[in-house]
Amino acid sequence: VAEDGSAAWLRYAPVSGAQYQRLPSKIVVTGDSLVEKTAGEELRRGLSSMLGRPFTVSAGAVGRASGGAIVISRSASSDGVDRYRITSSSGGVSIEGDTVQAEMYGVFHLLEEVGIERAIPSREVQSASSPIRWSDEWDNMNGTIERGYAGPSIFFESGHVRADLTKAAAYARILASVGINGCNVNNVNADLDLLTTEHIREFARLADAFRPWGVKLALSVDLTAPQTVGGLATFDPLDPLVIAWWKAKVDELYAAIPDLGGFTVKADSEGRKGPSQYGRAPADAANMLARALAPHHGVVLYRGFVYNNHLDWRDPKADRARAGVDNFSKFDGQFDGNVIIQIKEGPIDFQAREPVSPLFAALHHTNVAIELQTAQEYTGQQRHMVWLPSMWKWVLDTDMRADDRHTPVKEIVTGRSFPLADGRPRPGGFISVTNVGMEENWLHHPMAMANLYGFGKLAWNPDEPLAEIIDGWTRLTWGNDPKVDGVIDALQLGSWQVYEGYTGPNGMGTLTNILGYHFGPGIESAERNGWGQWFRGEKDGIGMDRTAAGSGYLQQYPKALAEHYESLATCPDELLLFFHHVPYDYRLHSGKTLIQSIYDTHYAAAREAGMYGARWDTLKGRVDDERFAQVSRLFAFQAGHAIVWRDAIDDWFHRISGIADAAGRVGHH
Ligand code: GCW
Repeated sequence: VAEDGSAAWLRYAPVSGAQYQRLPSKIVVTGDSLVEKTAGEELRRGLSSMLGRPFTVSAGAVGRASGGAIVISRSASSDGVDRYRITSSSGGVSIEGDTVQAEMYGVFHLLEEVGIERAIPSREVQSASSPIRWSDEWDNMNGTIERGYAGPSIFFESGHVRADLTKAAAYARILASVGINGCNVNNVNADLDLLTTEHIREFARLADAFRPWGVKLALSVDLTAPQTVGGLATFDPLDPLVIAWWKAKVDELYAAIPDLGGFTVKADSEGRKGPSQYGRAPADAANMLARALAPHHGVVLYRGFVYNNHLDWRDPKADRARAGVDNFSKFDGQFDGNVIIQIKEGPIDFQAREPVSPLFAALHHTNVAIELQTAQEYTGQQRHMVWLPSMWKWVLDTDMRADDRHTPVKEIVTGRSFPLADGRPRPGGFISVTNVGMEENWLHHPMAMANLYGFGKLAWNPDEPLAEIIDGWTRLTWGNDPKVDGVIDALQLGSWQVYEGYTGPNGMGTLTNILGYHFGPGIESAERNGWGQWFRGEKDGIGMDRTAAGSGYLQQYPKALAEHYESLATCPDELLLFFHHVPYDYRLHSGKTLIQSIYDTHYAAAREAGMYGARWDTLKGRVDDERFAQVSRLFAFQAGHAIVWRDAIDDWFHRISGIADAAGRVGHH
């Protein structure tokens, strides 16, 4: 099959297997909604392509038996959860969804089972973990993308929505195929003129492109819009004119886009204005928008990423990691029911390893969602292969011990740890910052879309095993050759730890150059400035003291977790420097000194990255030449860049600690 990068994992390459011969060639769609029709057509297209025989779609009556056909239908009862049932017998197959979107997810699931050569399920029920499963894109209307690494925007060009939205529609299909049901198309650092009437008409075209796939359009808004667009003198969220302006604007939006998902808000953060300007709370701003959106069933994703980027480096109590809990926990319970606090997975900013944000455990009466970053801002910008679901799973599985009970992050963000008063889960979920671009394969590295695929899978079911997720992606993207799948699965599964190994030791934080493009080493760029990504590397030792004696950040965690991290006896090596300031010859649980462990880890990880190329070479001739060459080039780059990282870090540690490498490598290359 010719490589078609734009299809991502939806290539529908031919599969073998007599087991599919009994699949009826007739597809019956009983509903008549756009999404159901799209689902029927997708099934036809996919099965015809994979099985090499024609399938047909027709409309049919509800309640029709599945004999001799594959019937796609809507079930009678629904609690609004995206749930589907696939049943098959010798006569036929039934795909039944509780929502029209779920009918489509059932279709994609069946296509996937065939694509990876698994048996057609005889009876399978699947439901989404939570209602919010969104992709956020940080696209600006001028066509650039903040932290985008694969070309310009697929949505915008020169201040307008693109005339040709073919890519946008193709992207919605990819999102839907892994259960993603919302896409926020514009940068959280929103264009100030975003909400003009002219633009709203343009956004309606984008929503039209998404709609067949059940993907809702969402927008990031800037809270100053009543001034910048509306010409008001204030944007104070409690001002009646401001309230009225937003209500009218939201009504205007819904007149153009009846199924708009809602708004994402970045406020009081990194130069964006916010309610603090008027002495108002995040809840005031969030609820003001939420009340305008509520009649239309829209939601507000209010970002928890609020911090002061002019911190005083000399103050041992100053700590950016504290900001989430400090700024939000006091408002717990004050947010409306259609407000969701969108919390980055760690307390700083998408580093290769951070502990989980304590804010997840601090809000017991507030809806929350987790923000993950598929765009590899600090993790190699899609020039390095890093499979992030390994990290995300570690985050999601972390038990925060809120109220001293089992409260893993995945149960908090799916609304189960702190349910609503009536016992139902709180609405919450998962957001991926993805930042796809115009490049044919969306994210640049042929391995990178595995991150978006993995995001969708974990958002649907955070308990799906990593090995199963990556194997699904590999088979769909590269084919079912066991040799190919074995090599790629193993490379991907090890890749996060390899990247962490040559870039950042022991949870130390930001060693990436943050004064430039967040790419490559810039060891001290995070120190001695207001951004607060410090690690305090000094003569006597290294690491941020976040214990009670230091910034007190640790006390923001529930007691059991705080004690676990605070005690050097139990603090895991991989997070040591995030929480503690220790001497360079400090003895780790691994038995090595910190400094020797850093030297060794960097050599070992760079060596691993250096072997990717040889492992890849064993697949020559088994994958298409185009992608083979692309990956070869990127692996060669990564191998070299891993050495650059290794030496920058090891040399720096050697210099500051004055301690020699027992193996005699550092300082002698
Ligand atoms: O990490 C920082 C990024 C910014 C981004 C910000 C955020 C969109 O470097 O580019 O701004 O996070 O998440 O708001």
